[in-house]
Amino acid sequence: MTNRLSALQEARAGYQPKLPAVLRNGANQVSLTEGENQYPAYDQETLEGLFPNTYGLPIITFEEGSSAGQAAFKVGVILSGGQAPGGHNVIAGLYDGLKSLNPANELLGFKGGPQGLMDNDFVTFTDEFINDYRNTGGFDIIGSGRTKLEEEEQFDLVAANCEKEGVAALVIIGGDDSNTNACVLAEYYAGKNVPIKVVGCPKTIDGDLKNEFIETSFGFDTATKVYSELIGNIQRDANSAKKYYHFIRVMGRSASHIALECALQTQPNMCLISEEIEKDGLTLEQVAEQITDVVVKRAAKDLNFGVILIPEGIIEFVPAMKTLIGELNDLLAHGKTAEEFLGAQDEVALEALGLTAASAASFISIPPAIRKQFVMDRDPHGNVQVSLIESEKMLIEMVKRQLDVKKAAGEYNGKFASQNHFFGYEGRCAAPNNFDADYCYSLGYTAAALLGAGKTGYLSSVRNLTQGADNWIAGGIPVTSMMNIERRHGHDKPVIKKALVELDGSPFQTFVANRDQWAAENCYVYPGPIQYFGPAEVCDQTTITIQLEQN
Ligand code: FBP
Repeated sequence: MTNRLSALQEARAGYQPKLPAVLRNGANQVSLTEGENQYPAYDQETLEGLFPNTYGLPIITFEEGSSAGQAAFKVGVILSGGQAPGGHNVIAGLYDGLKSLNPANELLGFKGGPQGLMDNDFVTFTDEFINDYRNTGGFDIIGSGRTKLEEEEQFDLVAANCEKEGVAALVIIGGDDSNTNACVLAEYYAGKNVPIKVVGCPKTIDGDLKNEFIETSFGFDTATKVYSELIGNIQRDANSAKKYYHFIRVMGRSASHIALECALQTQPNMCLISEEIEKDGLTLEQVAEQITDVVVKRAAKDLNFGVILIPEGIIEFVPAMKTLIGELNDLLAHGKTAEEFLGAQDEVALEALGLTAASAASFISIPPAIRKQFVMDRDPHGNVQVSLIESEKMLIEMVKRQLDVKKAAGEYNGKFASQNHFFGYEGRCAAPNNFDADYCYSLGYTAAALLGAGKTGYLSSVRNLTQGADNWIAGGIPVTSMMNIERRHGHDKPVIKKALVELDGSPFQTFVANRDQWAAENCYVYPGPIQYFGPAEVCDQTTITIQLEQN
């Protein structure tokens, strides 16, 4: 059978995403208000020196108005980094917004992420092309990539390609790193009087590109709802069979926002939060002890089952593991081999290979089956790929060991059978729910309005997100205001500050207020699948994270 559209795809193609009221008559029917100048919270002097043209720009808000017609221009767009639900709608919103400014405007989609800009590999969008992708998940419209656009030669190459094609502006749809690079590019072109504007759109399921004005990154809402549905289903299975502990690792390269949101949605028996583990300076053994405690207490009530969420990034937040990974990266980059570490029989042998005593002990504490994941697969920079470390399996092994000890000491008399899961790719390309379909379309449309106003160095911003699209506020935030200086690969670099889970914030505090009860009892919530059609209270719910943050 040839490719066909599912019934939902057919119906969803006709969905008209909601825009903020102010944009509904077109990106040309707005007036632009410049608010207060925005400055970064850290490293102001250094950043001002690095970004003389794009530092301290004002916040922009669009209001109802009208603008004079303007000459047509061409825009290039890329998708950068990991997939996130709604990327196609950002492009559709950008396309429609540009056409509303001037029907002769053109949008070029550069293929495969930043690399496409350097290879000058693009497609020119038409109505027919765009229509096939409206409200669909995935990034397959033009593909994405993780090539970094950060060297001056690359910037010059991109400028040459843009000049050749007559492209006057670029839209970078990406996370914190891609938008950092977008901002550096904007500054470089402004400084050299290259007439190319650069605007970004905040993407990542990880939810860690956010601040006062960027209330959430797109894709986080849909992805966490997909994972929450799956977690709810597993909870129901656990509560039916009453024989398994399910250890579920959920994506989130660094921050634990996804795990926390899923916990608030589903109320599992436990959810580890990396940021808290780091603050408490716990070892992995202590993290396992926390889980063991819950298993033992539940067993005393004859509850030998449960669900435990683990954030993907956990390993790098356990201080001893972070140190170990750093030392391994270094030693492997300087001649030592994975086989040597795997063959070492004890701590003395590991120290002879160059590990410190503390790291040798940490390495030995890792279950042998998992040790390999710490010394194999490096990324192009020689770093361990943390997402490939199966921390859920590692913790299962450690908890088993601890339970055996307790059983032998007569402190535990339950049964422990486990299942492990990793949820990530299951959610990244889901068809955007109403929130992400609307939000993404609005972000793209707003980006068009920013470019129509000749702005550069801005991130498209749609705010007031819990109040319904009618009341959303569209505008732009200068990217330099989100930056700080961080040490990366031995150099000080300006980067957008990653938003980690705030331990004094309302989402985490709400979790803390409930977690003991969730551990001791079964308070499971079963969110069910995303609904695309139906009552607003079922279809248009925002994440609990954003609801709590805004109240
Ligand atoms: P972005 O930050 O680029 O949006 O990617 C997020 C993410 O999905 C992480 O949650 C995950 O750790 C990573 O991408 C996986 O990367 P890859 O797609 O290369 O396997």
